[in-house]
Amino acid sequence: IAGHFGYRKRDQHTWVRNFKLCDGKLQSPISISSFKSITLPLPALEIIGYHDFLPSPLYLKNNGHSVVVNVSNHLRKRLPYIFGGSLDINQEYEMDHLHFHWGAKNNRGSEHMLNGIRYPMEMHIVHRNRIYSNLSNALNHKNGLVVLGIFFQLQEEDNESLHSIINHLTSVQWINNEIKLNTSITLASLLPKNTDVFYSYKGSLTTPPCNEVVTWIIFSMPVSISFSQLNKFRLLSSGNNLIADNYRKLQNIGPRKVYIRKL
Ligand code: 1SD
Ligand code: ZN
Repeated sequence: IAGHFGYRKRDQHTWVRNFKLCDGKLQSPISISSFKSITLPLPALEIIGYHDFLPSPLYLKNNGHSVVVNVSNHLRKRLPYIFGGSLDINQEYEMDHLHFHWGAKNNRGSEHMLNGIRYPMEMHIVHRNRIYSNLSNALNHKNGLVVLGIFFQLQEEDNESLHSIINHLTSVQWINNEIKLNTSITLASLLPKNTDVFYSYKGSLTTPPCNEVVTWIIFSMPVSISFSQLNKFRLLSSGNNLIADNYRKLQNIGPRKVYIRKL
């Protein structure tokens, strides 16, 4: 969607020059604190089709900022979708793609922080409101997108569910490399075991053009990734540099409220 932008501190300051929306009042990511969150008796988040294999073909792409799993553009039925939770009643959001943000070092990488913790990686599953025909239309409406945020936590053993993605990262080492994935993936296998507890707030894309159209749903429970798996993300290249620390600096919450659903 956006042209060139960089993640180094001095680059992030220049985003707003080319992308005015990045200076808005509802920007993401933010630091989330369970203390300051408002508990709501929200219904569960319904995840439909999350246990089915994503329809093939799937594409894995290095876009220079991240690595993205895209679903095919035609045959856009039978894609997983979500509703319920903190989402407006009767609004359904269909999966569009997923991507990752990670650090060069283990003490950073996630975009959101939770109770003072910055995780080494965060995955975003981007969903588009079904009333909008495509992503660019959705970007013009404040109920356009829902992004599920999933934190990763380091552990010794591999997370086997990630193999279908990580085994192919060497094939997309360079910017704009794209391959067709011959493996199948279910979104459910990439979610934490417990999705009952989540945080939700109104924010923006964390990349230019920073549109304030995202209802964020951040799961409290992280999923796991091994050191060697994370290191494979760190070998991806944007051309001159390795891709890492592709997370945006924290944005002001301002008067916004963060809601938490508990059991
Ligand atoms: O960084 C992504 C960007 O690549 C694009 O996927 C956009 C919407 O499609 O979303 C942002 S983010 O806010 O999900 N990080
Ligand atoms: Zn993202």
